[in-house]
Amino acid sequence: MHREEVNDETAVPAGDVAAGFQALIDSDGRVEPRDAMPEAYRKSLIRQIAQHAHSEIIGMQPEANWISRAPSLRRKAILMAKVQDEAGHGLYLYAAAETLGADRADLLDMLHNGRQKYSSIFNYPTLTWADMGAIGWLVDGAAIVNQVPLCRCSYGPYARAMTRICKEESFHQRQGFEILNTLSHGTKAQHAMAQDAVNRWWWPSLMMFGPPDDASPNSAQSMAWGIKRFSNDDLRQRFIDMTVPQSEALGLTLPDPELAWNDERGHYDHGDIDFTELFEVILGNGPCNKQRMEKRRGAHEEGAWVREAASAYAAKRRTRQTAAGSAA
Ligand code: BYC
Repeated sequence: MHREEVNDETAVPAGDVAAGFQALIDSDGRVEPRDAMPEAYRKSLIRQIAQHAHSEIIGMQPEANWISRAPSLRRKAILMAKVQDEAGHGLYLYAAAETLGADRADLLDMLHNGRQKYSSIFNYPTLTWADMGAIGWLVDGAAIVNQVPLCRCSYGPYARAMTRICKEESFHQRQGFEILNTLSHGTKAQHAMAQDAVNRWWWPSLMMFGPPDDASPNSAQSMAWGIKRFSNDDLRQRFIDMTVPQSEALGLTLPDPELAWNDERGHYDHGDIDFTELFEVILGNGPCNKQRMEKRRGAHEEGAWVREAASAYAAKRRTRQTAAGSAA
């Protein structure tokens, strides 16, 4: 659906738009595509949903890297299913952005020319099989903590897409935990491999939640609009609190000597997070940014014939349906 179509249906005075929208937000209602909404709300949602969609499809790369090297047929089948799920998540999210009048081809152009971001986490290399476990356990675990509140996001199509995505993420997290649990209780070398993967993925996983609250330009407005329900730091803390006991169950150590339960706060204290690393990765200077973008642009170019064929098929169907309609 294109933006003009939405606006044609909802051409109401600006003051009425603001009042109607605010009443909906105040009553914790859902904003639907045909509802009038402030332009800034629409733009901010497209920004976040597009970045999220891009993250899902770029997120396929580090794991796809291990499909051909999975240690058994069972592991291979599970990993393939997971990587396909990520593609599906990308599709639900691009479709949600389209309900706001965004054009999918434009969004992909903006990803390819660096005008829109994707998650920092996918710019780190996957060096061993244990990284498949660490990604599932930590990265998908962080994704769940961040995304479950988005199921209550004020924009209906995004909230509904998130409900389905979260169900799948929970399977992903369990499969990662199971990989690490097997390695951790395997041979000495397997345990060491699992520990090394956790050492490398822990801090980048904490950075997935975004900059600290006092350096997060979008949070306040986004929370006032009911897009985000919790701040970056609150969700990060929730993830740490959930993950420490899981690491104990796994028999693996999180690489932060300052992690300690604080009775007074009712949370784990933790060491300082190096946010300069996050900002560098976002700027394009992470270990794999260049490689990920090259691969993505290449995949897009190689897929041009599929998009052309699908468009030609859709046009043919429309012509046939119109012809059948006029004959009836
Ligand atoms: N990496 O004001 P802030 C997944 C940007 S998919 C890169 O706090 P906001 C998964 C941010 O966009 C993972 N950029 O922003 C997939 C903003 O820049 P712009 C992705 C980041 O939006 C496959 C600027 O920094 N998840 O989990 O209020 C397999 C200032 O930040 C990052 C989502 O997209 C980052 N880590 O909060 C497995 C979830 N952090 O846009 C797993 C939905 C911040 O102003 N998104 N930036 O140019 C969100 O929840 C929020 O957008 C964020 C950021 C918490 C990510």
